[in-house]
Amino acid sequence: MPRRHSRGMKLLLLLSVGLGLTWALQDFHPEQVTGPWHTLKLASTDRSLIEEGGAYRCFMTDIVLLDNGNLNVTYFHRKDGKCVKEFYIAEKTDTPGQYTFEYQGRNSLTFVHVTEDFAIMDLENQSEGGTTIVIEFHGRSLSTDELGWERYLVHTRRRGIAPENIVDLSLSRRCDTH
Ligand SMILES: *[C@@H]1O[C@H](CO)[C@@H](O)[C@H](O)[C@H]1NC(C)=O
Ligand SMILES: CC(=O)N[C@H]1CO[C@H](CO)[C@@H](O)[C@@H]1O
Repeated sequence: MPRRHSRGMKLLLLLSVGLGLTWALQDFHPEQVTGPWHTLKLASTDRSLIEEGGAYRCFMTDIVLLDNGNLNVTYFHRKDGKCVKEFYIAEKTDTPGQYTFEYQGRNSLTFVHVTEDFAIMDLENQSEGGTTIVIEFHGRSLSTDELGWERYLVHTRRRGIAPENIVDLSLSRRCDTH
């Protein structure tokens, strides 16, 4: 399908998807996502964010469920050539599988698909400049799960992200330890 929507049309499409949240998980339990992870792919409406040096080029390594239901998400990020460990607190919302967190502004985080082997996370940042979307693909191991990869492609397409805007981190210099 050719991607020739006008900016307004695109926004409308994104809005209708965002509001409907037809892709949000119906049956989400936070325990499903706790523990160690490896980030395998990143996709974004703005490719520069997930390229080397980009603000969203992060390697998630662990999720801990806190007593209040929020999630403590640990990730590594390259800063001045060094891999630095950081964390953010994803605050739960009334919708299971949906959280918000502060990082370069306010982000909403939705778990789109979770199995024993992989997790697909949808991050959305809204500002006056428009909506920025980052879609993350995390695996319990370093090898990509076929079913997970298919689901991931479907979701990136659904969010209007072209295949060229998907970065394969499993092939790149990793950054998940100091
Ligand atoms: C979140 O985890 C980090 C370790 O990655 C820890 O330093 C921090 O205190 C934790 N924060 C909360 C609120 O549990
Ligand atoms: C990467 C990105 O688009 N970040 C924006 C997120 O939203 C805040 C406002 O809430 C902007 O200041 C950021 O630039």
